Amino acid sequence: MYAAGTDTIAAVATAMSDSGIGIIRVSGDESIELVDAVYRNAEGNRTLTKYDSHTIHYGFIVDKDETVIDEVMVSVMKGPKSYTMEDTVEINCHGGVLMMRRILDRVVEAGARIADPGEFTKRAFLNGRIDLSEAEAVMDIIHAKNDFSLKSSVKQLKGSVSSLIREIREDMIHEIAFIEATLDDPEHFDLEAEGYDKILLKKVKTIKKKIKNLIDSAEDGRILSEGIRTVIVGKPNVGKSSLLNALVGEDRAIVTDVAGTTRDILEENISIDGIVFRILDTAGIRSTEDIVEKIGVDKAKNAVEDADLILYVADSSVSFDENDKAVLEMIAGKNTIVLLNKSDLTNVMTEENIQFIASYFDGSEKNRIIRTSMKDRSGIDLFIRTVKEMFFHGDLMYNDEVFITNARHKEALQNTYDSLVQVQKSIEENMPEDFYTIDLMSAYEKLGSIIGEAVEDDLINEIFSRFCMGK
Ligand SMILES: Nc1nc2c(ncn2[C@@H]2O[C@H](COP(=O)(O)OP(=O)(O)OP(=O)(O)O)[C@@H](O)[C@H]2O)c(=O)[nH]1
Ligand SMILES: [Mg+2]
Repeated sequence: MYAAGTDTIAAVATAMSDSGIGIIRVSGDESIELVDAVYRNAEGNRTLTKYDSHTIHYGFIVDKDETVIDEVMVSVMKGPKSYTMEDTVEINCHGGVLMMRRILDRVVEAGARIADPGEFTKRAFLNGRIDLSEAEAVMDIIHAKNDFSLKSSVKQLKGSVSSLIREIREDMIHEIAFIEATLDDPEHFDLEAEGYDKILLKKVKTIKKKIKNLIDSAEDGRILSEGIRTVIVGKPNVGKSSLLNALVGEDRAIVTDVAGTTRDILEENISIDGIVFRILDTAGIRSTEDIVEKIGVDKAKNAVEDADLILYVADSSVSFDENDKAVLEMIAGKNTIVLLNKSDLTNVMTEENIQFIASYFDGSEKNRIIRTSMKDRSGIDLFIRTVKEMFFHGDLMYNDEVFITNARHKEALQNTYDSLVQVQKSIEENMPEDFYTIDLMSAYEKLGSIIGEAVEDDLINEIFSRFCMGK
C-alpha cells in the first residue's frame, strides 16, 4: 500500500474571509508538541501535551516573545481516532483573515509545513480510514450546490458506492480464483466437461447487468446534481422570457411587446420541487437581417444541440406560421414540452396546427402539449408534473438509490463493462480458459480503481490536488 508522510502539516481549514471563528488544523506525529510550543493555558503554562484525547481547552497563542496573539480554544485529537488517523490539533481562533494567517505562520515557525490542497483527506485515504470514492465524496460535499448532490455525496462518504463495488469485485475474484485453481490442477478438473462455461457465462452476464445499471444511473445522477439543461425556444414575442421569469419567480429577463426583445442567451439555475433546472432563455427564431438578432438566433440553435429538455413556446393567440415550422425543424426528435401560451387570450390555434406540432415528436409526446398563461400562471403546475414524469417516472427516488455522480467512476465502469464484454466473447467462442481470467482480471482492476485499489500514484495526486486548502 501507500506510505503516508509523517511530517506535520498545517492549514487554515475555514474560509479565508472574515468570519466569527477561524480554524487552523494541524496534523502529524508532532502536531501536539508543535502547537504546545505556541499555546499557553489561562495561567500562562505549556500544558497541551498533558491533555487527554478529544478534549478542548481555553488559552492563548503567543508570539516568540510571549506576547499574546489571540485568545483561542484548542482541541486535541490523538490518532487513530481523528480525521487523518494522525495526532491532530485544531486551533479555534477569531476568524479574521489576518489573524488566521498570523497563527498559521506561528505554527509553521514552530516546525509545521503548509499542507497541500486536499492533503488532510489524502492522509485519511493513505492511512486507510476511507477509500478513494469516499475521499472524493468529501470534495463533492464541499462543492454540492443542491440537496440532491449533498445527499448523494454524504451517502457516498458513508460507503454506498464502495460497498456496491466491493460486492461485485468479490464475485469476480471468486470466479478468477476458481478458474486459476482448476488450470493449476487439470487432472482433477475439466472446466468444459463440468459445464462450468455455461455457469460462468451466466455469472458474467449478471455482473455486466449490474455494471450497466450503475452506468445508467450516472445519467440520472448528472441530471439531478447539475440540473436539467433546459432551453426555451420559439418564434419572437410568444412569451419565452415571461416563462423564464415565471419559473425564476422574479423579473430576470426583459419582457416587452416588441418582437425580438431577447438577443443574447440568458442562463438561470432554478430549483422547483427538488428538481434543478439550468434554464436558458433564447432569442426568438425568425429569419432576420438584423445582425445582432441573427447571432442570437444562431446561439439559440447551438443551445438546442446539447439540451436535455426543450420548452417550445407557441403563442395560441396568433396564427401558426413559417417561423413556428422553422423552430419545429430545429428541435425535431428532442425531449420537448410544448407550451401553448397566452391561453388567457382568444385561441386561434387549430386542431390541425396541434396535430402538425405533434407530428414532429413520437406519439407519446402528444400529451406533452400544455396550455399555459404567463399572465395568470396557469399550466405551470402541470408543466412541473410533466417534467417529473419525463425524467424520473413521476418519482424522485433518490432517497435509497445509489447514483454514480463522478465522471471518473463512470469511465471506470465503462472500461469494466468493455472487459466483461470480452470475457463473454471468449466464453461464447470457446477460447482457452486462461483468456477468461485475463479479461476478468482486467475488469476487476478497472472496477477497483473507483475505490482506489491499485491506483497509480499520479492519479491519487491528481484527485487530491483538486481539493481546497485545509481539507
Ligand atoms: N396575455 C398574455 N400575454 C403574455 C403572456 N406571456 C407573455 N405575454 C406578453 O407577450 C409579450 C412578449 O413576451 P416575452 O416574454 O418578451 O416574449 P419572448 O418570447 O421572450 O419574445 P422575444 O424575446 O422577442 O423573442 C409581452 O408583452 C408579454 O407581457 C401570456 O400568457 N398572456
Ligand atoms: Mg425574450
